[in-house]
Amino acid sequence: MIRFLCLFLLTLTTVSFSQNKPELKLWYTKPAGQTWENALPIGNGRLGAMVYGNVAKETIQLNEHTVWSGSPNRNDNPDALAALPEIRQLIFDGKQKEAEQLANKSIITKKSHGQMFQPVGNLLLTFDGPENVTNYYRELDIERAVAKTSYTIGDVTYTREVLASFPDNVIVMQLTASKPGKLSFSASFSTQHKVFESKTTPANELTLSGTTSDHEGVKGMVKFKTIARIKPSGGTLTATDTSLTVKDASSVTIYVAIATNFNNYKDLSGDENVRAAAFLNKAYPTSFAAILNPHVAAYQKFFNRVKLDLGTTEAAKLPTDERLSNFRSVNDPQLVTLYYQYGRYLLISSSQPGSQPANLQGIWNNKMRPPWDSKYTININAQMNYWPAEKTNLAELHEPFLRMVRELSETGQETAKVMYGAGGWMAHHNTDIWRINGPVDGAFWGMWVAGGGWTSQHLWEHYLYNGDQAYLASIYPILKGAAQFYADFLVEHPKYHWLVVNPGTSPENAPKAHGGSSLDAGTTMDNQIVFDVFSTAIRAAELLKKDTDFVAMLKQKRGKLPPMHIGQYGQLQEWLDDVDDPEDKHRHVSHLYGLFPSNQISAYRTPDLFSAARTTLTHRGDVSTGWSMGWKVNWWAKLQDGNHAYKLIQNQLTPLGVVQGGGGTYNNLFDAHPPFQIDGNFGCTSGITEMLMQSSDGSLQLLPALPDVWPTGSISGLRARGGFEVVSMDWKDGKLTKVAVKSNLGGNLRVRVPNALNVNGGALKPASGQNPNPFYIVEEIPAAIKSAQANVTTPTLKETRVYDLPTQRGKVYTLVME
Ligand code: FUC
Repeated sequence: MIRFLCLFLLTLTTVSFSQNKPELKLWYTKPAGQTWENALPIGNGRLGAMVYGNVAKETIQLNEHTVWSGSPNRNDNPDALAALPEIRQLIFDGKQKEAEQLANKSIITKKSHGQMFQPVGNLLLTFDGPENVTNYYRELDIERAVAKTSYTIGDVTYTREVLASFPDNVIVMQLTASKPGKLSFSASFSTQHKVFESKTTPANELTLSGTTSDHEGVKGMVKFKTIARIKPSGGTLTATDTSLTVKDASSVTIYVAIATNFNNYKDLSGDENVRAAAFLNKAYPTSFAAILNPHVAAYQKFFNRVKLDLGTTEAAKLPTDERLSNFRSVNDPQLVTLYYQYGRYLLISSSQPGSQPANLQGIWNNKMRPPWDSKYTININAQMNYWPAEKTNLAELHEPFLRMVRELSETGQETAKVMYGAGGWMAHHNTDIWRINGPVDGAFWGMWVAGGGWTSQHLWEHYLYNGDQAYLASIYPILKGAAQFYADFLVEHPKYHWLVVNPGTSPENAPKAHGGSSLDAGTTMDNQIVFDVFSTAIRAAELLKKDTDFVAMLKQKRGKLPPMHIGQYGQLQEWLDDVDDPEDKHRHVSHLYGLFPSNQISAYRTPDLFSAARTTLTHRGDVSTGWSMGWKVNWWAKLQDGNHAYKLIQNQLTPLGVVQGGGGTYNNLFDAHPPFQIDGNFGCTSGITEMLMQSSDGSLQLLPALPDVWPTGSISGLRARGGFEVVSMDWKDGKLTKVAVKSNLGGNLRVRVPNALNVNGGALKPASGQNPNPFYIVEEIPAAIKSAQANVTTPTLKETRVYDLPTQRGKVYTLVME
């Protein structure tokens, strides 16, 4: 009862933002102990580390982005081609289970099911004690990308700061004691790798070298080298065979470099020893302070681009883990801001130009055999990682993912040819650092041919934001290849005569009517993805004035794709036949791909499908795994229901185990599938953005899904398609009061807003007709086919105003409330 009263009081007291600037920090009054998900992540795209903040025995768990099991390999199954006609016929005959059995035998890979992202090891620091520790505190400052631990023993205060330097490519830790000569500890490495060597060198370096695991018949050939060097101020430094000991120092800086022999997915001829030594030798002469400042500057170049303020309450004064526990019952909008910016922090820290893309765990993994190998699941998870990239102004950090797609388009040509006799390129539902494209895990999951199609759309999205014609020309062959694959792979459905993907799935879900098999022809998601792949290839070719015959062929085939169907319950059908179960709570709601991230279902253009999508999402319910709830925030935002989107945020920002059957959030604000999977973090950051701004449906829509709990706030720095930047946006009592939009490419700015606005004291022109801005063209989709039983209600939408404002490149336009 007392607890309830306290929480109640917290909700009532609103602190003004300016008086009490809430810090963007995760902070705690307890060390992580032995729980990895309590430790705090730092990273620079290449290196990742988890900082435990334990007093007597500190652990810095180390990752490097290219430490993966295995070595260059392919996993196509050439038996597929011969089995394909029979599998297709079985599916057309309604014998999905038999088709699945045959696909398991003849299509699923007989080789690697994907390799594992593996940890390097741990840097262990062992201190005397523990004695009576007071004033314990640890934090992750996401405005500076620095983790800090401090505590007092007797009259000495100890402080540790750790960062993964962006410019210097090393992990650096500074330890200080408030009194001279009070710092003593020993340092060593530990690792779980079987093939490793840990030793000190005559130059007092602590080294750890190793080779990654063999896995599923693929020899482990990534070699890694880790070097730590210690620079004490005062005291002594001595070495044993495997450890370094500092005695009676006043402060100490530890430098850690890690490198591998990995050059790219087909080349392991680098020299890990030379690389690690080069990083270390360059950084070592530099003081901690001299490393810190350029690190913070390099980080803030990205981080500071977006500022969000949803208000602050007294609730923000508690440690992060307590705020997480309280979130469902108190109003703590600043925790949403923190979580939002944490998503951006995690992307900046796990994905940098030239690095590997953020995997299922970003770049943070302590297990030799991590869940789902900590690789890339490309039937949703890897894509979700990159949803915040463009709109939260981190477009450069999309690069690792876009490069992975380019590499998949290289490896995937052979897969398309060998397995399906098709041109172009393709990928199934998983890939790894070796850019495998073959189908893995069993046909139920792996018999999905849209991994290439979907990921290729990220290349096009990048273009819609930057408008760069040279870039468009560079990605065109990849978009064309993705389309070519489907042009060859589609077959005519004997009953409906549409062109369909067969075999395909609606990822990882199966209707009861199909005997428990997921395999089918013409699933809604497959149709939607092929529609997008064809449409973007057509648009790109037309913009580049190329390939007119190819375009004509794609248009003709696109016209024969199945339209979307509205089924007997008024739901968007997941499969071509009306076999959905309204009680189905499956975490994948793949057919809503058409609502988000795609744009085929719209409040204004396709009200029936919009309503059907809403019914589908209502059937599926809210509670699910972390990433699924992250996706649902985006969907409810697109459905323009801010309060429902907020409900999902509440479910997500809940400690594990509180919501039965659902994911949630760990103390370090990592998303829980469970287990930890980073996609939910990124999905939610994307979703919060979509609640405040959308730019997919023919206009730049502001405050499309503002929940009642955020009546007043501001955000600055979001990016929208067509090169627009929302330099600032303020709202009060649910009304947009002022917005400044920078036009980087010129062209018509069509804004859709909740209330009337003026520009420079003058009236804005109401919008009319199609938006002439080419980046806002929306493809017309065929009318939905509706079940006779379907009761589809027209959605009631909040009133909006739509204006057109011609803009000039480089100018900022300020619109204010009328
Ligand atoms: C897909 C999902 C699972 C999990 C895995 C990594 O298979 O269905 O929930 O996220 O990817």
